[in-house]
Amino acid sequence: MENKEWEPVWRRIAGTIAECLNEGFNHVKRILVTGAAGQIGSELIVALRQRYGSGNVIACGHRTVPNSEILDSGPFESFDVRDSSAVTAVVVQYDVDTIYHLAGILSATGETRPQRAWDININGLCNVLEAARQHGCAVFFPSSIASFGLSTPQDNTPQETIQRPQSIYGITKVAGELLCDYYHHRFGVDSRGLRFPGLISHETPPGGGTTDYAVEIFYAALTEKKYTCFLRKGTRLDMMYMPDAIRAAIAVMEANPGRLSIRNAFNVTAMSFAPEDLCAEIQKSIPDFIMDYKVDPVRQAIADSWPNNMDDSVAREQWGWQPEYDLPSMTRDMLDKLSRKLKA
Ligand code: AKB
Repeated sequence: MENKEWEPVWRRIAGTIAECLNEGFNHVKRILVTGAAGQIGSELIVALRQRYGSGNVIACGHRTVPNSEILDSGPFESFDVRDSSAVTAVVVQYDVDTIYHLAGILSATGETRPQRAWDININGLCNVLEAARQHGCAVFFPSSIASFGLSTPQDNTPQETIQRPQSIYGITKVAGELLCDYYHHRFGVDSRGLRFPGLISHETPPGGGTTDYAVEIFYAALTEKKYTCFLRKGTRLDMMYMPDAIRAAIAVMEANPGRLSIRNAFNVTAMSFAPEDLCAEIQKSIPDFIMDYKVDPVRQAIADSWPNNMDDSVAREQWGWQPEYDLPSMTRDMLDKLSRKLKA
């Protein structure tokens, strides 16, 4: 046979090898999601069940029970992530190979009971990483803009930079990033993470964060046409619409491991704005909406220590991160979806 005749055969073989490799990277047997009732968990579980099959995604909650959509559409287990034997038992029972560990205390709530925030955020993660080490699971860890502090460059915050946070939540995020790195380099655990900005969603309200104003404002605009913001005018922070956050969490876990140089957490962002920018954007749709300010000193101090905007170019280069929503498109979609939800 001449070289030309072999060409389609080689192409088919090369295609099959590429498909197998791809399949290998994307193959997920069983996924455990802790924090199922939380802001990210409640939407991520729906997306994962659509993608990998309902029976393959085990939702886990503890004090708060997830909504009926999650309870009715697949397995649910109730346990405390601080209970190491409970974590391991569920991993073994369902033959779990990937854990999205979302259970945790957010920044503002963390300041009210710092020891509890440390206990849940750190001991929960340690138990998950240990179960992952023993049973060969990949782990997703949600870090945050809170892992930075006042000494971090505030503009275009680099992937690798000073991380000396002021809040207990931020401290647990830095420690969590280091633990993920440690388990990867020491034990080969396939740990991956994202430094999420403030997340905006019309499904589940956030619980006790510093960026919560960016969700509350939409409810207030649609119901009362007035909102009192707890952060000062000019407080710029990174933000992201939940559909982008869900896509990012799935994409980083499906990324080709050979292309990832970061095992603690990638900077990811979609937009950066201050309260008055969001107010002005909402006023384009609701002209009589007004906002005033009553600054909460605890949350303001936390926000002041966080970046104005992060550089997420490493995530873009290594696994193709690209947000779909900016401030105008997120605001339009939030107002549309939330007004329908509130009417219903
Ligand atoms: C919070 O405000 O605590 C969270 C975060 C940015 O991690 N939304």
